[in-house]
Amino acid sequence: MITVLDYGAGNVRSVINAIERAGESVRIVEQSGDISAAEKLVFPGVGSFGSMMHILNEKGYVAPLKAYLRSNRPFLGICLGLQALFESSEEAPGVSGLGFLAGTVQRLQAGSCAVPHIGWNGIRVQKPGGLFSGLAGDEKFYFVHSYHVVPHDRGCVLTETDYGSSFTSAIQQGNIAAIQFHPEKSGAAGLRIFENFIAGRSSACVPERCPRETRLARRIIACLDVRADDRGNLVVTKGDQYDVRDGGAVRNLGDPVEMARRYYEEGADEITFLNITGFRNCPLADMPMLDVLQKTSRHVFVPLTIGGGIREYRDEAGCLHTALDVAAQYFRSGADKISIGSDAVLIVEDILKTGRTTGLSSIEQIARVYGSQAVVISIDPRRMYVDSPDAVPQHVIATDAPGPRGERWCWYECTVRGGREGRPVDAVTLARVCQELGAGELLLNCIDRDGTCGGFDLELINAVKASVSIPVIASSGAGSAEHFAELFVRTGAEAALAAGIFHRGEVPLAAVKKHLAGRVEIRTCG
Ligand code: 1PR
Repeated sequence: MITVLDYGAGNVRSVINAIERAGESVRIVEQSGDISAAEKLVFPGVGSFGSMMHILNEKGYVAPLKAYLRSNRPFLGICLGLQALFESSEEAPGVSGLGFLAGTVQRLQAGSCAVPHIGWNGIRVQKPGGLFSGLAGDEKFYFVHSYHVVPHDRGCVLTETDYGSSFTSAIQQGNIAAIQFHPEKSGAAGLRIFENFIAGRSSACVPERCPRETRLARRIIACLDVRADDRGNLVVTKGDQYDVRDGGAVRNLGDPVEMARRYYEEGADEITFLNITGFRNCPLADMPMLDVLQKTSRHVFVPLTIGGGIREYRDEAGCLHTALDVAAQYFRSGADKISIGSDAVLIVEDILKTGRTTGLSSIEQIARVYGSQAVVISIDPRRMYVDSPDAVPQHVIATDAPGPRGERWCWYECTVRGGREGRPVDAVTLARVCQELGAGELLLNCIDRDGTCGGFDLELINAVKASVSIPVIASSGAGSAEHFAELFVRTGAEAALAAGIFHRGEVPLAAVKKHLAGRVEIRTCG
């Protein structure tokens, strides 16, 4: 029996699923006595250091946790569950951590690399560990964080990882182990870490193929646009420039849960679900979508993003639900990140008009509670040609693909409601303002390219990338494996997302990875 410390801040479901998959049953901590009674404790930390410590203090968990750690019973901390072991964090000045290890938590100094550090990176093993049993050493694990631990005594450092500079990515002291990456989101390699923890492997080892330097992989993401078909069943669909109907009927490309599982097995680094008609309904009435997430997270151990309808709304009884309420439901059902589309455009429009933010926007609220890395902004821009760089107040770029009247300039108009309505905000400005509000990542679609198989809009991607420091997922237009290589060579995009070519089986996901291997850093699955 493994005891899991869930303090209510995020996606603990995946951790539970991973432990159960590894053959062990789970008890969730409901009161402080459960910590004292635990024989093996897993502490998955989510959110921000300050809010985590606040909740742990409020629930009276701090003293039993400290006692548990002192007793040297088996402990596995994950992400913030690692950071909590230290004395303090730059993320929450003045807030004390558990202080089990001397040292602090500091913001990543990643040079020109984007922060948060999101994606699959390797580990350099510093001392033998039981957690490594059965690992080759060159596996990649899923990281998502902006802060890292700095132990005073380096004797506890189990692994290091390179990202701009190097940082401690795991510690071990006696039976207390903690890791910065997410094993529950790291595919087979991550499941192996849980198996080793559960089995209490005592034979510490150093895997054979540890890299000298670790590298962040460019991610390949499979996207599932989901909506109800004309009979009311939730299906995966796919549009051409956002039109998902063929002869009047919604295209049905398959079952969302089955397709997500297939892409996981084929090596997808992440799966994104976009509830493309989420803007129409009360999102919390959208129980089938929650069901899809719950079922998917039982078998899919890579990050899951969910988008569509994340905004404040009033239900039929007149009751107000914040965007945070909606997001919380998704996180509890297995989502690791939520993606905000239409609401982000309206928020930015308002800020540009009034010159200030209320601090209560969906982006700010969700980032405050769940951390920036959990908030993706999905942008649905459309190219608008103009005759000169100062023809409109929006951010205009020069283009090598002239418009219908030979225009050599264009801007990218943001849209809402699934591309149905254009708004006067450009994609570059939207990206910049959303980053300032606390978004951690951008999903950059392009309506002109969507479903065309003509390649990504590299001009759009470079323009947005140049204006932000958070990771950018390039989307729309992938038609061949070479389009992915071109994207990664000619832009700084951290990830590529595609839908149609994968759904129609034209270019399998594994073929994309095979084509990229040796040209760009990618994650290969054993
Ligand atoms: O506005 O917060 O409710 O979110 C709605 C979400 O649904 C947004 O993320 C928006 O992008 C998405 N969406 C809305 N309508 C559509 C549609 O297609 N009719 N899909 C839609 C967006 C774009 C990508 C697509 C890539 C890759 N589709 O999801 O998967 O373009 O496609 P490709 O590789 O086949 O070219 P809100």
